[in-house]
Amino acid sequence: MSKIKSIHARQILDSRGTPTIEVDVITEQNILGRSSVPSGASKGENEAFELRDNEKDFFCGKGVLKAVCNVNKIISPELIGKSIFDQIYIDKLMLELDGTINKKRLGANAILAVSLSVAKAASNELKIPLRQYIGGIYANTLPIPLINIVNGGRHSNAPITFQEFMIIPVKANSFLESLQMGYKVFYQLKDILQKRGLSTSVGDEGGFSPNFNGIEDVLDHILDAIHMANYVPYDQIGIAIDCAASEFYNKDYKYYDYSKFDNKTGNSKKSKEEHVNYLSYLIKRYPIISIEDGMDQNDWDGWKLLTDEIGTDIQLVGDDLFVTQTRKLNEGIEKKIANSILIKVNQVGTLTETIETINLAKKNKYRNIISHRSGETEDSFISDFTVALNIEQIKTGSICRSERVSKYNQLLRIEEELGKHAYYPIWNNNTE
Ligand code: 2PG
Ligand code: MG
Repeated sequence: MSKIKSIHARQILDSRGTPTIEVDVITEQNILGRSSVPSGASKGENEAFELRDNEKDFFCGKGVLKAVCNVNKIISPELIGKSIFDQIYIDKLMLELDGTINKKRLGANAILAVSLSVAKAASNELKIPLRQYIGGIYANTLPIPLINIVNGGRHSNAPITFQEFMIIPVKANSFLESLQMGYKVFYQLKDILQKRGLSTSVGDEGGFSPNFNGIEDVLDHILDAIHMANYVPYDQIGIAIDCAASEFYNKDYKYYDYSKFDNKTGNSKKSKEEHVNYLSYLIKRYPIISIEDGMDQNDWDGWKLLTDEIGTDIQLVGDDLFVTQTRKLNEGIEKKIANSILIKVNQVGTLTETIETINLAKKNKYRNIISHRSGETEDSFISDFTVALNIEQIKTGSICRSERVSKYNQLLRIEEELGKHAYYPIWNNNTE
């Protein structure tokens, strides 16, 4: 049984150039496990706490040296000598050390970096793939990718109210084929934008962010791209959106403010009923098969309305709503809200708790979708993690930017490694 010999944290930079934390866990056999943590721009209120230095002169307050210090001075001495294979014990020990509900003392970024590195060190020690260490002998499902192609909201300065527009290859024979379908549509869209004199520069997650004329203009462009790539919308390629509605909900006056990110065409303020009706209209007009964070994170009545209206027609995903936490997911299950959950390791802060949430969702027939953050690193942990738990969907950005593509590349490696034993699912429209 190999033990932890040392733990060392450092500050590195994420895809936005913003500091984040990386941790090296080294075992007595001198085996290394290294992980880094991502960071969101549109965060849920109830996410585990991301500790930043708030020292104005150092990376404009965004430094993570306090979190680094917490790993090196507080967490490390407690974990040295503990078995590398005792993941649950190690995660619980860090929770006890922190002692707060949302990991405010040590920082969820500090705790998560250690948690993920411990799992990596353990798999390296056993010389087995990470997916197999976490998932066992039957970890063989490759996920359907939700491929980002347009960035709006807080992820770019394009005048688009909704944050993310994605395409889903619904019927492919392999992960590789699904990626190449996404590639074709992505580059068709680029071509169309170029021909129409629109910008092809990309936002935080690698999707295009031109000066569109509102939400339906985006969707029309995506439809054109799907057609021009010779695919049949809905039958071969579906559309997913992440409204990230908490970002444009006016809490005081309780309306959805479409002008928040779009002062060009989005000049309407919609009541929750009007907003639900609009989403319902969109799914009738376009091949939209998944909507994430359609409503604000605290607008449970709105969520109920939306779920009752379209929850049996399409996938409704809770991100800011559930923040990968069993406490929030349980509330949703009880109130019959949404039918799927977005899983982000840093919303909760340890590997163990992430798995607990996934298991709760599975038990209650909520779909799981593993997700990146808008601020990412080259760490592709989530790719192995998705396959480990046989999760059928992953959202990890567009077909460009290395921090996004690194996740796809790792999935390609895994698919190759599994060979004919790889299982690739097809999209299921039945969300009941
Ligand atoms: C989201 C995520 C990832 P962020 O809202 O789903 O796409 O964005 O990491 O900025 O919260
Ligand atoms: Mg989201």
